[in-house]
Amino acid sequence: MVVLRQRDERGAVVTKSGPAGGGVVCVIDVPGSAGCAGESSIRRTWTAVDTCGNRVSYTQTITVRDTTPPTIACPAPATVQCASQVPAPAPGSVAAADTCPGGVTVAHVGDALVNQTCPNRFTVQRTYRATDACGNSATCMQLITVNDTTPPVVQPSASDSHCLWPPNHGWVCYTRANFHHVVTDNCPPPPTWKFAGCASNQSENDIGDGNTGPDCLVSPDSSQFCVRAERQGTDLAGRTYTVTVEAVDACGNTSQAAVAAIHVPHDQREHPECLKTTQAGRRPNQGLPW
Ligand SMILES: [Ca+2]
Ligand SMILES: [Ca+2]
Ligand SMILES: [Ca+2]
Repeated sequence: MVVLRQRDERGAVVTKSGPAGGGVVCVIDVPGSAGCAGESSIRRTWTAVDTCGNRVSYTQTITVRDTTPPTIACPAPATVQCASQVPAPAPGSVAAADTCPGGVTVAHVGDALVNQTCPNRFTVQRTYRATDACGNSATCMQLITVNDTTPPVVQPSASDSHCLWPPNHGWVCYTRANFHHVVTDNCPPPPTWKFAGCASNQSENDIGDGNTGPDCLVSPDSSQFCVRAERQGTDLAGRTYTVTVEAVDACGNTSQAAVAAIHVPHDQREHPECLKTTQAGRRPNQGLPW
């Protein structure tokens, strides 16, 4: 009979019997040093003894080494409107695991901004790294898209109501200082705005309006506009110019809105407030300022 004795990793001797006719085989395992949680070595000594007591030994070295990187899965892609809304790195949101004991650590490697076309339109390439107890590592990348698609909002001011008198066909001009509407956007930086139009609700040339035209002109740089102090002669409601502005955010999203009305009454007596209103900009009969 052949008897196999083997010592396990805890030092306990395990004995097994084999078929007759051989010697005795003894196997002893001696744990070696461990470099990390997933790494170890075993010195395994095999000893055979025949029926006459002759013995021979062989030592085998078994190395256990973790060379397999951990698995890693980044958070799902995300989309936000503003650069200020990009979430902070969150290593805890990364899923990582390893086949060997010792745990896995996850770290934020860095963010790369690519394909930026304006302050709130670009892609963040966010990289995380998972490292196991033996230094094997793997990385993943989360894409965060920043894309401002929301146009600014224009809030008219109730105080921006203007009146013109006398209706002598002269130009009266207005600048930004004459209007107090508020323009906001969902993302910083603050949006800008310019004058887009000052359309009249009456025909340029009609009965009793002096046969002048055009009656509304926006300056080439859109920073001011001028309207004629005139109205149609038979329309008792008078003329109304509707002032329109265009707001634009840092990524080119635009919105237009009517912010105020400029009224030219048919009869001054029906609109005494016109006498009290300080007319903006130039007085009638002066030329265009540009
Ligand atoms: Ca590993
Ligand atoms: Ca916007
Ligand atoms: Ca006219």
